[in-house]
Amino acid sequence: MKVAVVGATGMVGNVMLQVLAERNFPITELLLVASERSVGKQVSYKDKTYTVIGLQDAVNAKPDIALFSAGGTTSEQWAPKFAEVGCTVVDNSSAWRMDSTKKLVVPEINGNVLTKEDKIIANPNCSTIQLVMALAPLHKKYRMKRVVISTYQSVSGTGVKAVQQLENETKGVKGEMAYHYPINRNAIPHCDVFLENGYTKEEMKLVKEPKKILGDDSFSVTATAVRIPTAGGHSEAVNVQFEKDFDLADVRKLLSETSGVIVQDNLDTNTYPMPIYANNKDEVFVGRIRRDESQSNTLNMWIVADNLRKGAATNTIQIAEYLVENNLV
Ligand code: A2P
Ligand code: 11C
Repeated sequence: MKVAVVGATGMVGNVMLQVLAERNFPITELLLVASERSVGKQVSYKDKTYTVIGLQDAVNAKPDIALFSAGGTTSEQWAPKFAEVGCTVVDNSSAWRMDSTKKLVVPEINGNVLTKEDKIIANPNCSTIQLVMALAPLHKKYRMKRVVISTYQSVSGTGVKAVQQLENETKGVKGEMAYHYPINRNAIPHCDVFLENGYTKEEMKLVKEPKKILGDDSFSVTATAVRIPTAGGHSEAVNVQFEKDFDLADVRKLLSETSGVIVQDNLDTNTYPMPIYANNKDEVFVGRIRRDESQSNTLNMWIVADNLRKGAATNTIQIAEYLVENNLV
């Protein structure tokens, strides 16, 4: 496959290159693409060094697959141009996720919706991916009625500037602010911009995207997204009310048997998911699985994943792998 990584100099792009190398993605030619600022820069992949090229040169090269993580505006403008030359774009931005003509995919859940005709495929938001990975098997068996989510999101979700802000604050160094407030020793209930309904864009992604991925809008979702001073790894406290009653042992069994999910739940050994353990892993970790004693058929759990891997780069590459394995590209 002739593969283009668009946003190769960015945080997610960098992890994409790591994941492509680790998984030995079948690459015959690799195009590393970034903004005009980076054209000519050298970036390494495996044991070779590549020169960063611009978007138009990448389109002219007619890649088979383009993995985009260069922001929504770049995706909006350029993904259609790549698609026009026959390239299949897997896009990690929010540009196409809720477009009814585009698929929103977590391969373990709905990879089977993909066809050869899909030329722009959307990768969900990081906090959505880890959420649906745990919800999908439970929804299938017990039917979700309502989901209440509170997130504890790392600064890497915001980008390099925010990682730098946290680092500066922990060292007591003055620098540029990515947030309106200090993040160290703080919790900021404000991820992405506020919308007219009083929720943030991040919260509304958690409301809308799971319905599209699960192909079902019969359940309701509400969310509060909070930024905390962890460097990487998003955590979520999730309360789910089901139509049917469940057996806790069966919930644990279902989750343990789900590919890509690892149950870490042993109170005797103080075992539960935490960002430091999820770091650099591709799985979604679930623990603190317990019945909500205040309401019937309701479950509480704690979900953690590396937002740059399963939440972004890994899921994007898994979509590309699915396309290759099923001759859809
Ligand atoms: P560059 O490094 O040249 O700015 P991050 O998410 O870490 O901010 O990275 C964003 C990625 O998207 C970077 O690789 C960045 O390239 C790239 N990018 C940003 N704007 C554009 C653009 N207008 N055209 C192409 N690539 C872009
Ligand atoms: C965050 N979820 O942690 C965001 C980052 O829609 O792809 C990814 C934003 C997106 O702030």
